[in-house]
Amino acid sequence: MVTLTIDNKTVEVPKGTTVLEAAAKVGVEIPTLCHMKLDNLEIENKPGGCRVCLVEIQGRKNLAPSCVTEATDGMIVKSSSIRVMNTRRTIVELILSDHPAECLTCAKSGNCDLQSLAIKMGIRELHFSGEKSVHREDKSPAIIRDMDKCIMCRRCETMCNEVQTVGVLSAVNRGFNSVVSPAFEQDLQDSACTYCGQCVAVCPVGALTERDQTGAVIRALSNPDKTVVVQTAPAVRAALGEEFGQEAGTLVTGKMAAALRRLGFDYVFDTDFAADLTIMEEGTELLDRLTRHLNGDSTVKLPILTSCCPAWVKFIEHNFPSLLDVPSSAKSPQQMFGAVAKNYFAEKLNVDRKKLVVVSIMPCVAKKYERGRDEFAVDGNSDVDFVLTTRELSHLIKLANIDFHTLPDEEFDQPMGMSTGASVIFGTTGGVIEAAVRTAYELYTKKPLPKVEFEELRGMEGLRHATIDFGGLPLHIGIAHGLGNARKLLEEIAAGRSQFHAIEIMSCPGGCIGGGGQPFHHGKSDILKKRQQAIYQEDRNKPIRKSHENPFIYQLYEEYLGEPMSEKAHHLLHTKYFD
Ligand code: HC1
Ligand code: SF4
Repeated sequence: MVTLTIDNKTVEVPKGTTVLEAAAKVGVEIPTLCHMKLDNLEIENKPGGCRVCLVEIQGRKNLAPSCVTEATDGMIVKSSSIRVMNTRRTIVELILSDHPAECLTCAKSGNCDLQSLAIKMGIRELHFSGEKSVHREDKSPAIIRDMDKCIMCRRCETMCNEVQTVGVLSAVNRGFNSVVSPAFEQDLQDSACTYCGQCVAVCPVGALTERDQTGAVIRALSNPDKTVVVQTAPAVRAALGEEFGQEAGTLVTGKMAAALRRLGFDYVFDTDFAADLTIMEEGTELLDRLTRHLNGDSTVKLPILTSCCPAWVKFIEHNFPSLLDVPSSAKSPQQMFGAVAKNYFAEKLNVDRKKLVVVSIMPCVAKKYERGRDEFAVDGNSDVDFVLTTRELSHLIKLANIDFHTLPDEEFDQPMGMSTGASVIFGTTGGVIEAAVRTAYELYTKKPLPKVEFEELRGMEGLRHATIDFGGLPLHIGIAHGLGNARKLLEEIAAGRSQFHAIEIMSCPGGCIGGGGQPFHHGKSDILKKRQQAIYQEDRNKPIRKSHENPFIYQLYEEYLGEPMSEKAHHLLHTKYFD
């Protein structure tokens, strides 16, 4: 241990601790733009590049960047002397001199670390004219890269390369021309980017943002010729409240439904309904593959992989093209919902599918890309028309002047608002496979589950495994969240070494609760854990907790689809993957 003094406060820390961390321990907050510690992943970005965290250390001539300076015994540190404050202010002014002053229209306004710092420092004018770099804006279907706003903090690079192992982003060029970019300064959509949005989640400024479709949704809502249907993903209800100042983990399902109704949506439905439908299809597919495998069919592909996360699907398409027959062919709940809405529901309403607008509220940036994939459209009309993230929905609610706190708790509309506890747990890592196991167990053993909750599938470790006893058959299950973890399991499958029968993969650390479109959580594991607890709470609150017991799912099969994996179900609810 070493003992040092920071702003007259004595602190004892383990050897190897940085001054920045030691300061935080005694409540001294040293500002920084590039430093990022994701405690949920034990990942740290500390290029020491922005220099905003400079401190004065007694006996040293130069100021030192606290994020990369090791605390030593007897050190005396001043984090806010006049010299430090003057230098820090000059550094922020220099960064601003090469930054567009677009705060009025920037998507990150209000959530931008650079803006907050400039406000805190009372910067009113810039003393350096600077050289403004100008870069082409890169607009992919899901993410906008505005490199004029990039401050070269390299957080996105750490996220893309170290956590997700996608390796799309790296620094190119020098001086004012330096940016973080895909190779050869390609656009994101020409690269292997998965649109997981984790780079967006950690960008401290407005250089990486989701592609906003709020304007298009408002136009649809104000068009009297359109019937506008909305679906809300499982994880949104566990985080939306944070945008309105509520404690992480506050469930706002009823208020969310009420807000959407006040915004003018004609039908307020739930993606959870489609998650139940996914379980019917995916669970049946699992049992079909399992039975064929047990009967000696050597052509059958096991493990089966869940397929509801679009970034994960894009990841396997780019990186493991030889494994494209391994994931379940079931569409994601978002896309199953769209297909059922634009076919079954449009027919029920007697509305042309082109006049029915389907909007999704998702915790995810990649869902914006998924909705636009060619295979999810009929004659150019997409099954899902627009996707808003949790953050975008909160902006829309604020724009409409809706007082979120005083809204009553309202129910979803029926029938596509009917869902079970199994569907809501899709929103957290381990939840999709737990939901599938609840159904597959009862269908396979023809016995009721002794216990609905599978604690052995729960947790936050990036890679987990468990064995479930299926009436004498040990079913081996793997779970990965974060694409770096997924890669490890896929490499085992590719090498023929995988011991699993079924694997759940979600791209974002924590699953959808940690999605790139959720309120910014800065990698804080306690926030993710609270959201996860909220999801499990919602499951416990539900009167029905197994997908195959959802009465409307039965009705849908009876009235329209026939049975799981029928020809019609295949046509509407299953898909193909492309390399
Ligand atoms: Fe998800 Fe899913 S759980 S992918 O994380 O399978 O986005 O919440 O909507 O489609 O249901 C996201 C969440 C979501 C789908 C479902
Ligand atoms: Fe990398 Fe994901 Fe960002 Fe694409 S969206 S650049 S894969 S972190």
